[in-house]
This record gives sequence, C-alpha cells and structure tokens, in this order.
Amino acid sequence: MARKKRTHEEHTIDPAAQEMLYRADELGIGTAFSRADEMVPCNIGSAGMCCKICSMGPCRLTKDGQTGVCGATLDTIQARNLIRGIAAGAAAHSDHGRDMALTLKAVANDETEGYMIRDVAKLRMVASYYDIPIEDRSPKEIANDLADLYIAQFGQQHGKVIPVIRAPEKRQKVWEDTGVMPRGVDREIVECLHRTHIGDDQDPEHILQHAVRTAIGDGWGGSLIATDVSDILFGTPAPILGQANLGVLKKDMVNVVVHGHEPTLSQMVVAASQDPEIIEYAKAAGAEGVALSGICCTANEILMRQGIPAAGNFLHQELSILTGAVEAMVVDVQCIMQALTNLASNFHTQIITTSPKVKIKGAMHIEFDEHKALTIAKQILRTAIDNYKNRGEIQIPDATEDLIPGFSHEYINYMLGGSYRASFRPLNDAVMSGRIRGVAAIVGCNNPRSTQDYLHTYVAEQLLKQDVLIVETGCGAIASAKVGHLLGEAGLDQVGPGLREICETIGIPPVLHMGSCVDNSRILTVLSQVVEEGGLGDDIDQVPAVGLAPEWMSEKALSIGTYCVASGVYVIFGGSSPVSGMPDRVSDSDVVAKFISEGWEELYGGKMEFIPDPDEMVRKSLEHIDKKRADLGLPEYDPERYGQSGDARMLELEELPFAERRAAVYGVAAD
Ligand code: SF4
Ligand code: MSK
Repeated sequence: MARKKRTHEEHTIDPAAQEMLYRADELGIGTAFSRADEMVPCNIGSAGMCCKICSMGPCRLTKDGQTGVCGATLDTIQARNLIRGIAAGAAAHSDHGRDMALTLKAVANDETEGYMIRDVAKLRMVASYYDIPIEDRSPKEIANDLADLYIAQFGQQHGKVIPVIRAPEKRQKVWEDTGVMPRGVDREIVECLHRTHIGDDQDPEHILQHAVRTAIGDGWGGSLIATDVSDILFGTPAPILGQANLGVLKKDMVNVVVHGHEPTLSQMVVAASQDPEIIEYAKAAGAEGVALSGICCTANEILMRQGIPAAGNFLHQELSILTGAVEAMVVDVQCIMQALTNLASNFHTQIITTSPKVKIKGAMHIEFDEHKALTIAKQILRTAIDNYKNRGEIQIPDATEDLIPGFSHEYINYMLGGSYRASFRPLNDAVMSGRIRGVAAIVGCNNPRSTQDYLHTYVAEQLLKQDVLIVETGCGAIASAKVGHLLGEAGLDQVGPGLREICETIGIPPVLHMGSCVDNSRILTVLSQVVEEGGLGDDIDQVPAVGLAPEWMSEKALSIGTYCVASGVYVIFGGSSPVSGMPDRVSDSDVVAKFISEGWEELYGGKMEFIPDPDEMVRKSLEHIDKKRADLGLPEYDPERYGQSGDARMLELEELPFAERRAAVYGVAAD
C-alpha cells in the first residue's frame, strides 16, 4: 500500500525546492521526496524489531515473549541494531579523520601537490595539547609529529585515545569509572561488529556501553582529529560572507557542484577554479567562467573557509541537477544518493566519483590522489567545462540568501574577548545572568519523510524567542541559512530580549554556523571551555545546554548523538526512533529506549530521546535548560529583566526628547 502522496508544499518549506519538484513532475522524473511517498517504511524494521544478523533469520519479533531462532530477545536485537548503526557512523567520521591525518603527514613530508600548512598557530596550539615540542621547530617538523600521533590513534590497542584529554577532567573520570574510555578508534568499531555477531554479547546494557565507548572514540577521537587537521591545512574558519540555495548556480557559467564531506579534494577544486588557465579554458568554451558551489558538508567546508556558496543541503542534491544547469557534480564520501546517476541521465550533468572508497554505476570515476591533487582538480574542471556545450534548457530558481558562517571554537573565543583577552567569560556571564537562557546545538540531516527544513527552522525559531543561543552544523545549518537565520541583525527581530542584547553587543547572529557534521567536535571543545571558564559547573552535564537533530537520517547522526550523551548532553532526535518498539503489541519493547534515556542519564548525565513533535522538542529543551539553571543556583529565566540595552533600544532612545532620554538612561525624573 502506497503512502499518501504529499503536496510539494508538504515536502519542503523551501520555495526553490518546491519549484524544482514541480519541474520534476513536468519532466516525469522521480526524486527522494516521491520515492519516500511510494516506499512504505517497514514498521517492524523501523522499530528495531527485526534481526538479520544470521541466516537462521531474519527474525521479526512482534509478539510478547517472542524470541529469534537463536533465542535472542527483543531488547538484545534492538541494542545490536543500534550499536551497528553507531559503529557505521563512527567509522565514517573516523575514516575521514584518518585520511586527514595521512594527508597532514604527506604535506609535512612534501609529498603532496598544492597543499600547505595554512594555520601554523592552530598547529602549534594543537601540538602543545599533547606536549609535542614546538619551540625552534619548523611547522613541518611539528606537523610530522602531530600526524604520527594522530595516525596512531586509529590502530592503538591500549590506553586511551589521546584527544580525550581535551574533555573536562571530571568527564574523563566518568568515562574511566564507567569503563567506556576508548582505547583506539578502530578497535572500538571492530569490537562493535564482533560483539554483535551471532552468539556474542547478548546483554543489551553491556552492548550499549560499548556503543558509548565507540562513539566517544568518534567524537573525541576521529572527528576531533578531522576538524583539527582540516583547520591546520585549510585554515581555521572565521566569519565570512556566503550565500545559500539553488540561486547560486549561474546561468552563463560552468556550474560545478562538489558534494560529500572531505575537504581535501574540494579545497583543491576551489584553487583550480581560480586558476587563470582554467578560467580561460571556460571562456573558450563560451562560458564566463567556472561557478563552484557545494552540497551537504563539503559545502560547509568550503563555505566557511572561502565563502564558496552552498547550493543546498542533503535533499538539494537531486534538485540542483534538476535545474539542468550543472555541468558536473563531483562527489567524495557520505550522503551521496545512488539515484544521482539515473537522475543525471535526463540531463547533461556528469556525476564524477573521486574517492577510492566510492564508485557509483553510471558515474565517471576520476580517482583523487593527494600527491597530484591540483592536477586532478584541473582535470575534473576541464571535464566539466567540456560538458558545457551539452547543456539543454535550464531553470534556476531565483533564490539565494546571504549568511555569515565560520564560527569555529577559536573564533568564538576571539570574538568574546579580542586578541589579548580571548575568553568565554562574556558568554558564561550572559548565561549566568539569564540574558542567555541556555544554548542549543541544532545539527544533522534532512529526511524526505519529514518536511524539508521545517523541523530545523521551527525548533530554532521557538528557542530563539526564548533567549536560547543556537549553534549549528551540517545540513541543519544550511536549512537555517536558507531562511536568513545566519545573518547578523537580520534574524534579531525573532530573538528574545536578552539574547538580542548579547548579539547586538558582540555583533553576532543568534544562530552560529560551526561547520560540517564532523565538526560537531567543535561543539564538544566549546562546551569544555565553557566548563573551564567557570561559573557553569565543573562538567559538561551541568551546563544549561541541549542538542537536537530534528530531521536526522544518517548513522553518523546516531554516533554524534551518542558521543554528545556520553559527554553529558541531553540529545533529542526528531522523526522516528530506531528503538521505538511497539508498546501496544509487545509490552516490554521500550527497554532499550528507557536505558538510553534514564540509564544513560544516571551514568553520564546526558540522555537520548526520540521526540517527533517539534513543540514537545522545544518544551523538553527548555525544561532541561531551566532545570540545569536551577541546579547551578542561577536566577530563574525572566525575559522582563532584559531588552533595555543594545542597538534597538539605542535607536528607540534617539527618538525621545533629551529630558526623556536622560531619564530613561540614568533613571532620573524627566523634568
Ligand atoms: Fe534470528 Fe538470532 Fe539469527 Fe538474529 S541472530 S537472525 S535473532 S537467529
Ligand atoms: S551531510 S550526515 S545529511 S548533516 Fe554531513 Fe547532511 Fe547529515 Fe549528511
């Protein structure tokens, strides 16, 4: 039975996306939105109640007391399914981290083409965390040692994954005491697969403890390494003007869209696209030049460093091709739909795979090799330019929105105190006083089973009104960009009075774009520094903060959610729960759901819940933030106390006669 076919206004809140979906209808082309309507999700599998680990099954447990052929109970099956998802997510992020560390090693040894160490200050700072000598040494010498140390974290067998020392001391002790300190990034991921093989670990709580260990190895290991090395090689992001949405595609230029996650190739494509030889080649082909844009987290990587526009988030990958204006979509790893090649066959678009790990039937493969990165990037661009002549009818939505991305941990530190007094003190003070009620990280994907961008932006808007400062990464950040939340003053009319004062005083948007999905590690280190600064407790679980992934879909999101919980954060996922069970049919089918909420909260102070209703997400977020405020003895949140300063108030005062203005400012009688 097919699901009810939704209207395009129900598919997405983005008018540019709606326009492309109508074009798809006219052309008779399907997209992820229409396939989601046609594909009825299996209610047993989606509730985590199906096991297909061995060929005695698949076993579907839908009745009270039922077990699999091997005797596996429902809670064991749900825990095994969940940990396998977390392992895959951790593997994806961490393998990305490994590749970045290997690239750093190659750059340090002059084995690459086109790369350099761009952020020596960050290299020295990161090296010093691990006592790598930095004085009187060249950047390459330091980078060599750091690369060796980072590469070793993946195959390490004993001890602890070294970047965890950047977590608050109390948090590290929690992990030691509960036995979840990750030994080596790869070791924990492999052990997930071993433990969930037929006939291994069958105690759901024991299985899920290892899920936590694996996820910490991702967040505080592989992902943190990926972020550090990306910053060292390509520069630590700082605010820069960018644009988002399909209108960034150019009518008279060769459009090349980079999509995926790893910045190594995309950074080189950026460099190659600005090469006079490539621009001339494009002009000779009748175009005005090469217009580069991004999708998904590759978009975030080049947007926050070079201001290269983002054509959109996850669900825009097909829609960008539907414009007919994309000469090449260059993909690397993760979140690339197999549907792209079939869709592209309706147009002239060339899909180019580049990673040795990813090939798609029907795509051209130009394998990336860091030793000749610039040469390969130029080859890719020439292929795209050669394709310009094949372009047919195009329809580019007239939709772009400006944004300011680039709020890295380092930049937030700088913006709060300047070069000489860089500090989180003003942020902590603002939370302590109640001007900022708390902080929410809204992260994660799009999912065609919910209305694209709606949950992200609705939840963000509700929390902003309640003086909650928001940080974002991944496709959620691009959703906010498309509706204008990532612009300085532009979003402030939707913001509560205390948060508005802070944004105006510091000169920041109320929603801070912190990077790609692997950069959720930046949120971890920011939370660490908030704790270190003092006044908001001595561990992350005491900070009035929540994490939300309203439109999640990927296994990486599960790993991110788990390492945030392990770090002490309350994490709310929207959409459906992979461990929901069917409480109406199987009485104890919520054992795992309860453990990852109440059980994990007891152990780590953070908990994971799946809440489909956005108003309930907001209510629970605020309830949690207020509870943390009360536990810290902070004043109760009261919006009436603020809003009497800041730019808006200054403008109001300017309108008043002098006596009244003086009275308002100094609290004296008007006459
Ligand atoms: Fe069925 Fe057990 Fe095999 Fe899973 S491991 S498929 S529950 S027999
Ligand atoms: S790309 S993992 S859809 S955030 Fe990082 Fe977006 Fe989610 Fe992929």
